[in-house]
Amino acid sequence: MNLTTDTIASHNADRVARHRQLLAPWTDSVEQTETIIEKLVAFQIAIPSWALGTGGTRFGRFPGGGEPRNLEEKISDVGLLHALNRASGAISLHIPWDIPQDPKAIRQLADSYGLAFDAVNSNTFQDQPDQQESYKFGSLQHVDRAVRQQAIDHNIDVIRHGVDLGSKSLTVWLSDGSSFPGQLNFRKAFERTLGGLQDIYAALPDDWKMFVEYKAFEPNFYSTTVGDWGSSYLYASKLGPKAYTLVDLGHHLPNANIEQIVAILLMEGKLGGFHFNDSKYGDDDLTAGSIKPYQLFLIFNELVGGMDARGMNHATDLGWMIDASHNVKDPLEDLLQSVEAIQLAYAQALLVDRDALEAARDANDVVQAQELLQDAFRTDVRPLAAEARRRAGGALHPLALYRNLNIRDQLIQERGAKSIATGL
Ligand code: PSV
Ligand code: MN
Repeated sequence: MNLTTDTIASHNADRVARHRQLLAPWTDSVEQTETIIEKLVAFQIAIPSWALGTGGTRFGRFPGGGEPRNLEEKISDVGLLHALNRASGAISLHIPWDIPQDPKAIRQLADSYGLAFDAVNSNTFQDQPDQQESYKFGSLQHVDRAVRQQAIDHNIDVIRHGVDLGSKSLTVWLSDGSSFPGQLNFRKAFERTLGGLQDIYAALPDDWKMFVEYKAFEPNFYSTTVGDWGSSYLYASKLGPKAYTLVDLGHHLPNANIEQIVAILLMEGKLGGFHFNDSKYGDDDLTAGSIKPYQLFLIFNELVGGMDARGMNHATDLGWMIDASHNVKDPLEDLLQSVEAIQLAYAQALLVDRDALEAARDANDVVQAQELLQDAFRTDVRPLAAEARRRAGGALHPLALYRNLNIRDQLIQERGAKSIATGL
């Protein structure tokens, strides 16, 4: 489904007077306004191909209808999001859920929506019907060489798909681990996994990155072989300069200080990318910023500070992606909410007076340091995000326009009420 520029223009025309009123105090008196808007325009957040359908839990799934039936329709959905917010300019594919049959045509289609291909993701956590060996007891950690080789070959195949599409990175998330004490020799599992990752790393094109994603638990409940940032960092360090740690916000034990993890990984040049979501209990995969918005801001505060310290480009030097699941919401609405929450946390972090913060820290002025952060966090930066969208050709209020156009109903008519997208 295509959105015309006229539709967006008429939506914006209805809202622009109010928008100008809200923006005026910024343009009149906040020095960084223009810089922040420009940075927001450049900042793109990739949408995973598996988050366009309704998510499920082990207790069930309640699809809302109109889900994309194939890769072409998934690209069309991301194209729609991008037309609305101009901040979702990339799609990340999961193989084998979304194997591009005709890569050239798929590339052209994505291009027609202004979309690039972000990281490609491998899947050795599920058995596929046509596969020889089972991943029941792991993939790269497996005691049987044939299973390990199958997982290595799959990852190399995923790289090939990514090359055809113009991707520049591979994300490896392994569900490998054990569910009971005694099941696994931790040291041997680590070494076998490292060996497999090394074979995959050797197949990476020169200009590619490899992201090693960690996760504390699930589906294994006693140990996970890439279970925390420390082990991911260890694998990435041993692999070499093209390997990095990927932080998925839902993959920590409760109350972990993720902003500190981010600061240290960035300092070491080993932070590669992000999967945004939010959670209350575990890997809940909820809308970014819906439960702990202050944490999201604090993470962005470290990201901005750490990237600036290394002279990195905020928009392009790390991989930014959403990894969420939508059990009770329209996936497209949820993704619009997540993208905006990420933009707001980023804009607030750009507002932090870093010189004053350092001065407060050096003076052990705890109150002032805290005030500086809270002051930025409590600032309503929504007019800046709206202005960035308007300038880039998007809608002032993407969600309102999506609803006014009854887009979900149109998708249901086109695709049916029972269409099911591939994913979890
Ligand atoms: C695992 O929980 C994960 O976060 C990985 O990124 C997977 O690729 C994705 O979710 C699968 O939904
Ligand atoms: Mn993830």
